[in-house]
Amino acid sequence: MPNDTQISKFMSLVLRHAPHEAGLSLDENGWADFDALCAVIQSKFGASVADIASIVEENPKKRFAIDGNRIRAVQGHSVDVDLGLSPSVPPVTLYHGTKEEFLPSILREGLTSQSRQHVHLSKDVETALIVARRRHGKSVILQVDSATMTKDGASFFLSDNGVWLTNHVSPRYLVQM
Ligand code: HQG
Repeated sequence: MPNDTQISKFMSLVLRHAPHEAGLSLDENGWADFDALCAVIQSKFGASVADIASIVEENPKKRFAIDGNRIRAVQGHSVDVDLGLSPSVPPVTLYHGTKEEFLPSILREGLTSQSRQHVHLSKDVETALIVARRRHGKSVILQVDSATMTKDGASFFLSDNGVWLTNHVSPRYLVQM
């Protein structure tokens, strides 16, 4: 049996960062050909189209969307794609889970998107902690004053899987919890 996590990670790699790894291309909105992706996954992992469809359907974070014969990642890209998300009004407070070692730089420059297209923010502390714990080291949760950011003209976007995205969070909107 193919390992679902391995396949899901490969799909994230291909659909967010490196479509050429699978000999694929993404259109300007991030869509790839589903059959072509399945063919690559079949030969690499031995998974059937039904296996792949159920990995997409049962993905705990709903990372992928299928539309007809196309598939895309719903957030997390480093390649330049336009997901067509409209600005949304965020809750008054959002959260960002990170590591203590990044704090000096974050408190100097604010939250920057690093290799991705956006800064990723969580709707609650619990989700932010899960994000922070992906990395080794001491976890830190930052509170983001999204209400004031909105008042000051910042835009926020809600991805299809519930992640809040913005371009930059200046240190003046951050409070360490
Ligand atoms: C940090 C996962 C130094 C930032 C998660 C983070 C999320 C800075 C790291 C999604 C900084 C970037 C994204 C600055 C930010 N100086 N460090 N000025 N500004 N950082 O992976 O938010 O499982 O690009 O705190 O669940 O950790 O892939 O972002 O630690 O939703 O679907 O730089 O990835 O989703 O790391 O995670 P990332 P993230 P998936």
